Amino acid sequence: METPPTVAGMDPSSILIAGVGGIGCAWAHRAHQRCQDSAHLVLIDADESSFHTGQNTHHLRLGHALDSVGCAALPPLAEQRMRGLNTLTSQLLKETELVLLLTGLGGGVGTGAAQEFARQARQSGAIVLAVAALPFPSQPTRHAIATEGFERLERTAHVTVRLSLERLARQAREKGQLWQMGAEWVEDLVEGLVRTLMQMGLINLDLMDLRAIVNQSGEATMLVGVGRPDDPRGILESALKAPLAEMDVSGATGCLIQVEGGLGMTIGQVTAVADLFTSAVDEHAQLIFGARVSEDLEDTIRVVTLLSGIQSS
Ligand SMILES: Nc1nc2c(ncn2[C@@H]2O[C@H](COP(=O)(O)OP(=O)(O)OP(=O)(O)O)[C@@H](O)[C@H]2O)c(=O)[nH]1
Ligand SMILES: [Mg+2]
Repeated sequence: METPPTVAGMDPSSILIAGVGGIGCAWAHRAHQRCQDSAHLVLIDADESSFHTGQNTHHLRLGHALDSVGCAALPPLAEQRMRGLNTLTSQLLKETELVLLLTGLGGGVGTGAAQEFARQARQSGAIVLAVAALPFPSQPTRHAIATEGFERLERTAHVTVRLSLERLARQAREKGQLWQMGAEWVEDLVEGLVRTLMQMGLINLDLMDLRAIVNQSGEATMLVGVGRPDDPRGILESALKAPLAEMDVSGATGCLIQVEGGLGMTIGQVTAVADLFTSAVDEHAQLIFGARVSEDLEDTIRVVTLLSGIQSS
């Protein structure tokens, strides 16, 4: 298979990775490090220690220089401060077509500011895809705050993926990692989406395709799977093992799927993995399919899917 011609993709300012709150900023920073040339990053927090520096990186500080401690589990305060930054935000969002928002719910900043930032982003015309982590059920107060925050975020963003910290922690433990660091799944997802949209593929996907999928009514989610090219089933299993809260995707009516592999990837391998992923959705689903070769993926296939039109039971 030939390498696709390199085509000047979108401007990096058209994709904005946004981290909101302590966990969100840490994840967004790590994800952005993998694709700094292709997307901008904004870190939003009241706590200065979340502000990593880097290429194409912006900071939005919620609050005044003297109280660096955060919004101390006060979502309404964070929301109000986020609203107060409206002018700065709209400047930042001017060129943005897609926001990938990462946050942890249950504290002050993530719960209060994430949905307000999502609202501002939509108002300026961007597509908003959010990944929100829910706290451990053993923290009932935080869990209740988070659940309410999740519902508001879900009403605001085009797609909101629910990430369970409990599942994330379990998987991190299995790998001998700290759960805060076990966000490789989030990084794969963000990098996969950014690369998908930024570069010309074998079959090109673009923001119009993304709009067609996110505009389906019903719930939506994203999956990412990584594995060996000769093991499509393993790739699907890795996608379904992602630390999402359980969701039955079998009735999805919209499915965008992007298969990405190294120079040696064959059409047969692409077809096998795409067939397996799409066999899980409704037979009348609207399917949008893309594939591309990445020189940096060696002996590995990565699949990013966005599923929509899921009817919650
Ligand atoms: N058990 C445990 N949970 C944590 C820890 N850090 C974060 N969390 C969970 O992750 C959620 C979000 O955390 P952060 O991103 O730090 O919160 P924030 O948005 O910065 O909120 P504030 O700092 O309260 O303004 C919280 O609800 C906690 O449940 C931790 O060290 N241990
Ligand atoms: Mg914090």
